[in-house]
Amino acid sequence: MSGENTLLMVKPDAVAKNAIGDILQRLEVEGFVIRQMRMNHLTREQAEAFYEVHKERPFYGELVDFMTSGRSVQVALERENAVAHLRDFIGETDSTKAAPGTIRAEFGTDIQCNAVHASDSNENAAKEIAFYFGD
Ligand code: FUP
Repeated sequence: MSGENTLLMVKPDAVAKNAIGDILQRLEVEGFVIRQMRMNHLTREQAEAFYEVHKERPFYGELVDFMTSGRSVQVALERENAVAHLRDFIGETDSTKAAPGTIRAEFGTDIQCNAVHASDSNENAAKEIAFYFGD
């Protein structure tokens, strides 16, 4: 198996909806291979560090509250063109604007409760995989 790696998170809203299996199945059918996986209830410190790039944004506090509101699942995925393909597959940040059939359109609610996170570049994918799984 060869290809790019990327990091997906199933966020607390989708975990609470019992949608983990459904989301992972769609990813596997789409050709993503699950390389590593764990379930966590993120600490405030972890969520703040993961989203540090947004710390000056007005939504940062609420984003950290949401991401620490319940369990989430971290998944390292491999596929050809994994980063770009996964971003397309999950859809736009705001679930109300995400294209029909995308993960966020199907499982998300709005811009905050948007079901999943996916790395936005190869550099961030490497950082985010190392953040949860080590190098
Ligand atoms: P994305 O890369 O699609 O996850 O989106 P961003 O990196 O722009 O935003 C990261 C997270 O911040 C989003 F998943 C949800 C949250 N967010 C808000 O809660 N409100 C906003 O106005 C923008 C983003």
